[in-house]
Amino acid sequence: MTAAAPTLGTLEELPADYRAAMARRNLVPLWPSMRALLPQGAPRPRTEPTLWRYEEVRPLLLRAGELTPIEKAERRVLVFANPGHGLDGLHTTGTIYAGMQLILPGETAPNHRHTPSAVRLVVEGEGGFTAVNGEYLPMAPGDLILTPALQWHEHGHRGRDPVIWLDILDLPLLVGMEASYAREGERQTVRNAPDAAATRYRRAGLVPYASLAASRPIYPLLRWPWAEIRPALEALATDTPAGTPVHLAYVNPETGGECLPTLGFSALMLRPGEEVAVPRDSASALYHVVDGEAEAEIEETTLTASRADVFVAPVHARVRLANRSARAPLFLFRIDDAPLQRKIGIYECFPA
Ligand code: 1HN
Repeated sequence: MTAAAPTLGTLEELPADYRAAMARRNLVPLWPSMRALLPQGAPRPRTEPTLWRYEEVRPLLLRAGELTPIEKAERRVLVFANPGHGLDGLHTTGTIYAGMQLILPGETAPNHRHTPSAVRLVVEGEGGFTAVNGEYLPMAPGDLILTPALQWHEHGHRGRDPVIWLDILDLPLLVGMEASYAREGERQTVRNAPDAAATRYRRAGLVPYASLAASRPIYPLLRWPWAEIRPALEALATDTPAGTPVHLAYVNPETGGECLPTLGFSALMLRPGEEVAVPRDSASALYHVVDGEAEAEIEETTLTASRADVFVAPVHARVRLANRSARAPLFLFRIDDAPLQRKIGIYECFPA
């Protein structure tokens, strides 16, 4: 089925007057760009396997807390800019934007909504919260919190120490679509009641009876507490052969499908000393160390990562993960763009 691709004509081969005549009419020949647009056999991602070490990010983020008041930042974030895209590109992978956000006691990051979808993975500190459409979502380290497209969201801090979380958005996609914009809103009236993770979707396998008959909410659950994810991974580990990834997907409890249309979230556990090959697929992915000591091999690059560090793998990359500790488990949070790739019919999983 696969044949060699012939070499195509170049721009330089064409007469100057012809090129000028085309340019005057906003026309460009396709064939000189054809191979760059459609590389043969596999994509050529600009995304480089890159590591951001929390030990280096944290002091710079805390300094932003001294240098820039929240009123002058709205969101006090340092962006994980992948060097392959240029630092101004604000791309972490081709589709994923990530950064770390600091909120100090008493501060409010004002209410707004926008077309990109976002999630937070809490890294440090107690007392932070996000409000989404009036629902109060407490933030403890390791918790995943969704703020899907066009949902009102604001952040606050009722505790005493700095709160830091990882923000992940599908922003590069929305920018590429020329569809990225935000609206500012009045401060939310936040309900003083537990969120759906504590009430309507308390446990996997149970949904409010009424949702069987009624139209199901699009984003029924907005918070996944780490206090429940970690024991779920430990339980799955008891039923997973060594060398096979212990891997749980975060899903919409009403549909069993992905939580967001574009990005997918999952949690991995590697037992002490364990090494696994992540099944190679066409998605790009970001990994965050929730706890433990990791070694990652991404194509030709080997990285070592500790608690709260972040690293990324481009589309189609071979990824091997190892737990560097002989005693403690390793927990990783993964974000990928597989949901979007599936929807547009380009998701591929490759044989080992
Ligand atoms: C945003 O709205 C937040 O709501 C964080 O906390 C990071 C990065 C780009 C665009 C919007 C937030 C963001 C963002």
